[in-house]
Amino acid sequence: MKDFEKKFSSKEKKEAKEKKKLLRKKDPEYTKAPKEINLDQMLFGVVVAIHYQHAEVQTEEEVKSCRIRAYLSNQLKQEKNALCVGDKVYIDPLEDVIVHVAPRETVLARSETLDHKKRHILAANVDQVFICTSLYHPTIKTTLIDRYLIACEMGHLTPIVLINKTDLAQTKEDDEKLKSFANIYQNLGIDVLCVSAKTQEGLEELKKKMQDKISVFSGQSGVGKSSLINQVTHHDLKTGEIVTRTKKGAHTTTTARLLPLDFGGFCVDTPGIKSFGIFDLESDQVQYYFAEIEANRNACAFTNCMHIKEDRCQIKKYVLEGKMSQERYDSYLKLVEEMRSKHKRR
Ligand SMILES: Nc1nc2c(ncn2[C@@H]2O[C@H](COP(=O)(O)OP(=O)(O)OP(=O)(O)O)[C@@H](O)[C@H]2O)c(=O)[nH]1
Ligand SMILES: [Mg+2]
Ligand SMILES: [Zn+2]
Repeated sequence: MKDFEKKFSSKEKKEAKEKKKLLRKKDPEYTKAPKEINLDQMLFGVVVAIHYQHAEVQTEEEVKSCRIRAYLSNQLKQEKNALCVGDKVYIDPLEDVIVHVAPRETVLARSETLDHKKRHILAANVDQVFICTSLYHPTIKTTLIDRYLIACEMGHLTPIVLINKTDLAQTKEDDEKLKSFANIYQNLGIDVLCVSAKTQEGLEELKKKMQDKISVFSGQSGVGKSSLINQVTHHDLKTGEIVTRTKKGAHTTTTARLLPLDFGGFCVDTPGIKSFGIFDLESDQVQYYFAEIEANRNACAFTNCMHIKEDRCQIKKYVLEGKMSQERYDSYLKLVEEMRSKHKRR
């Protein structure tokens, strides 16, 4: 492996390699390089950004503007996008065309729309996801965080919950709200960072977490993804005011972009998401992705308990006793309901 290629291989690579086998099963098309292509004669690069008809690819020497071979985009019917930021690709140097996409080690994916028909891959081959939220404007939502956690587990990524705009905590109640949100996830063993791009609170810690890693910043529009990246790096990304009427973001970032960090590593700024559906998940599988339920899988009276209406359900008891947070349980119920209704809509 050449030095430049190694830069995009993290410490976690070994672990990811094993898990990759699983991904390969799901993406058999990706592993098949057409026989006539000799990859040794191709140029290695990493996708930095994708536009309507071309992709920007960082090679050892420069950023190239490349087209993508038609057979790559036609192959994957279930995919919204054949290529995404972070993809490791091989380019035919004579034509500047991407001819092969290397198997992905990790993916952050969601379903394109709530009808779950297509998978939209937001980024590939990254190490960790900053699940970006803000205390207010827009208000933090556990349901969304919980969906990201599932997507991280499915895509073999480390999640970190990032709560921005702590400067908006002005009352004691606000402080308590912030603490209780952080607690929900810390109790699950997930790192939580409370930060403010405005006052710089927590940014040193954020920088440390980003160092030498490839991170993706994802979340709703307006939570401050681009503002945070601007604060911790030398980049000058466009940021946008919150829409006064809706208290939501204005969808300022329109294209995901992989950015180098001068303190080591890379990060991906992404456009704000409107909804986050989980691709390829059935209603009775949702519980496997909720650690509090999974850890007590044999505790209920019925082995196929859905923990909703059943008698002698231990999980419902745990919620009443405060052993599982009400917010997480509500989020579980919502997701089960959504996965059930996707079948009705088909
Ligand atoms: N009060 C406060 N405002 C912030 C903070 N961080 C960002 N903002 C403001 O929030 C608004 C949205 O910030 P962006 O960085 O554009 O948000 P984004 O998540 O990149 O949004 P999209 O690109 O639309 O997905 C801007 O007006 C920022 O100035 C913060 O820590 N505190
Ligand atoms: Mg942005
Ligand atoms: Zn139960």
